[in-house]
Amino acid sequence: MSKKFIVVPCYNEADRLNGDDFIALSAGANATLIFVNDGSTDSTGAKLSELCGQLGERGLVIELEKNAGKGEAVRAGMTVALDLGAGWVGYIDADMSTPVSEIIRLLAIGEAGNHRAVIGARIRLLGHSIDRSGTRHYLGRIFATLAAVILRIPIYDTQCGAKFFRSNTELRNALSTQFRSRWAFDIELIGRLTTPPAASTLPRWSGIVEIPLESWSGRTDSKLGPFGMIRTALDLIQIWSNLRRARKQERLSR
Ligand SMILES: Nc1nc2c(ncn2[C@@H]2O[C@H](COP(=O)(O)OP(=O)(O)O)[C@@H](O)[C@H]2O)c(=O)[nH]1
Ligand SMILES: [Mg+2]
Repeated sequence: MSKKFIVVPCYNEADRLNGDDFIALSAGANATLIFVNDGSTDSTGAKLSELCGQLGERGLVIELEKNAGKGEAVRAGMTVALDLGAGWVGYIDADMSTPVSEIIRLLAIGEAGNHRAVIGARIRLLGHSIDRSGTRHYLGRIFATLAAVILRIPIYDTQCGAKFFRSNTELRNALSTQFRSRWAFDIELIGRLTTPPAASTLPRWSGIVEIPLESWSGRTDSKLGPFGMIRTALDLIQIWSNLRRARKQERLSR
């Protein structure tokens, strides 16, 4: 079985971190948790040290001195996982909006299939429990739809915080340079993974699957305020322009 790593970006999460959930996750998914403490100014660091004491070999903390944003924290954690020989690596939110059982299910789907990435999708369906405020849902839908247009792939939910990737050279390359956006980095990462080398004949998104989550809850406080939302929307324009440039270069190399 391949080694699995789950990265948890943490910025001032002392009040939201639930140690029992992470212990259950590590055991249930048979995975090592990499917490990235992103320059927190509360007692997140102490809480993470205590939690990693309980997790033993299954928990480690990366301390970033200065707050770098979720994207860079995730990139730092995933890079360490690849260096440690990950077979699968992904990330989740510290507030466990995606519940433990669903994270375990996503990883199991990844391992069992021939996929290169497994992404959680928050789709409101009867019988599923996707608990998000109306405003966040509709703003999120506009954003995710624009993201799909920019990426030119039929993806439904670019912004769900639970994503897992098979480790390979392509993933390492995709993580080798900084993300531009603190919050829309998921789009940058998917963009990098779906801009294929000139020789590829497969659809750009082949091997990347979205799995509708049966339950998800985003009712706890969010660190993304109105200012962050505007900034993230502006990031989208920059990401679009970068992607167009990358695709043009790719076409020229054919
Ligand atoms: N590393 C890092 N993580 C952050 C930062 N801001 C938020 N996060 C993390 O991103 C995840 C989602 O944050 P949250 O506030 O729940 O935003 P949501 O996307 O609205 O649910 C959590 O794990 C946060 O700790 C940041 O500045 N740096
Ligand atoms: Mg949240």
